[in-house]
Amino acid sequence: MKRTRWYKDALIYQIYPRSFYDSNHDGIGDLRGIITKLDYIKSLGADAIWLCPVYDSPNDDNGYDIRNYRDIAADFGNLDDWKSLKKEMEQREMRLIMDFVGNHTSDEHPWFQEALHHPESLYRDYYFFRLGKNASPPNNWTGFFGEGAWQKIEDRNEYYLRLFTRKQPDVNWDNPLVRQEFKDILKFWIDLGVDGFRCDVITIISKENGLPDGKKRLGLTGREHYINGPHVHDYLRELYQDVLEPSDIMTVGESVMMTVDEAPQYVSENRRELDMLFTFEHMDVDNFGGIKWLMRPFSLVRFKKVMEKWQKCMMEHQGWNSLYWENHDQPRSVGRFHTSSISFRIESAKMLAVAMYFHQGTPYIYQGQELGMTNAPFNTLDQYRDTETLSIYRLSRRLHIPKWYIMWAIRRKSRDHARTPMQWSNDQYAGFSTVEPWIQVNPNFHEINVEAQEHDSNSVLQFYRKMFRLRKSLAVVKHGDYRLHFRNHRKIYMYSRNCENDSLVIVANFSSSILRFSFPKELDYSKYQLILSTYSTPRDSLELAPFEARVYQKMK
Ligand code: ISL
Ligand code: CA
Repeated sequence: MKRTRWYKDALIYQIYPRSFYDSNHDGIGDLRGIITKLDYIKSLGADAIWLCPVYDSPNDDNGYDIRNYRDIAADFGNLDDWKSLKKEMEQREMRLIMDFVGNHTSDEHPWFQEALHHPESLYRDYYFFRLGKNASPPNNWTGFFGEGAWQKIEDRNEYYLRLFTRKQPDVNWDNPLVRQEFKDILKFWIDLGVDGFRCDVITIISKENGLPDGKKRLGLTGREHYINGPHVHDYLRELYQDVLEPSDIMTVGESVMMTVDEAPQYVSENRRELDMLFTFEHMDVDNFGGIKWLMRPFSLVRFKKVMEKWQKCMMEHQGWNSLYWENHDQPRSVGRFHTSSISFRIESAKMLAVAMYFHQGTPYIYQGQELGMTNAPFNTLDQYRDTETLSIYRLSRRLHIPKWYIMWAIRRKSRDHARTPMQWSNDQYAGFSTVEPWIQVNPNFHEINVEAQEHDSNSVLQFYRKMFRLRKSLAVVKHGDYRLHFRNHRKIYMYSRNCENDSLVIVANFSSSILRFSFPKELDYSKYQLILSTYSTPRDSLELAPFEARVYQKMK
């Protein structure tokens, strides 16, 4: 089948099902809940939904630990509910992207249970079981959530590899049986009509032969032995040829610590591996070394450099970018990518949208981002649910890091900030549920909620709709080149997008000051007209209001 590459014209809405909408009053979002909100999602202009994992799972990592890849978690409903969702989406011409978690399974998956209890079974080689070295783990690798990467099996001098929690054993992709299992699982969902997969930590699936010790580091010791590991490209090509290409399935691979040097090998169209990547470099401009807990202030200049690099990289190598500010692992963007107080919440939420989504690539929005939802003001550890947050807390305490410091860091970086319930209305529990939700609602739901924003023409929500309508009408956003202007300006981000018969200038004020700006010499200001501003009454002057962003188009 010829690839349609429909994703290049799509706006994708990401749902974290546990926190989206609870239809049966148990405090947990579910598939039926999503169905009732499809018209809302469609009203944003979304063409597709990426659903975080909804498979059967003991929920050690909220579904990223899968027990049965072919069934739906009881919390969320059942396979019939999923089919109804799929049908309702088809009626609205929306596509469905499922999460594919292939680096690890749950320890409760039958493969792992077999492997653990019957060492002679063929499932043994589905995972990485190794003997301890003297009284220590098989090597010095550390995992993503701060702990060691090996789990000791009780009463044996034996360990299994797990780069995430102890309930997420890593799977051995070198075993052809494992690859066949995953191809069958993908086919199962493709036959049910799935249009794409977001591939969880897909760039770490191939581990270096012999699992050698790694260079000691502050985070992820051992990573040089599995990030972009030795056979990752072979395995991806195998999936592409055998499963993805024949069904025109779109893929976006989550790629931790990805660089522009490595990325084209995954997503250049002629490589026939993946279609897009979720990269982290622009998310890491407020930390050191890609380690989110090593915080430093956001720098716009650093951010611009990263965006320019990735725009150029994909244009040169026939790849395609993913454009995102938020997802279920990141804190909320409002208040993160500028230093102002939350008093400019509405202005800065709109500004961030314009600054990001006129780049080339596929825009992703994460539930609640379109409302300008903010981080949760949790004060005590028991308000947090996320396994990473709890694990980092334990680890820091062991290292005698003061409590106040850990709590300060968690208040900025916990993944739970993105996981509080979607704020639908001013009703109790934000209209998410009629009973107490699995995680506390952000108390600002009285002010920030869908219902209120539907009735406010100046709301972030209405702006998102308007902006994406405009974006879709402008072919230059898809085809145009990218030029960064005034790269060293610390408060203004200006770039232009140009093709033969169209030209846009995007300008965004990342500060709370009123700022004068100018067009670069090569673009004649008098030939441009203002087509979008984040302020309802913009003055068409060379002066930007606090956190204002604008789009100009060359007159024809
Ligand atoms: O979230 C992170 C740090 O806060 C990342 O290191 C994250 O663990 C990494 O991006 C991988 O994320 C994905 O796989 C994890 C899961 O917990 C995340 O939710 C998922 O997005 C394990 O499956
Ligand atoms: Ca429910």
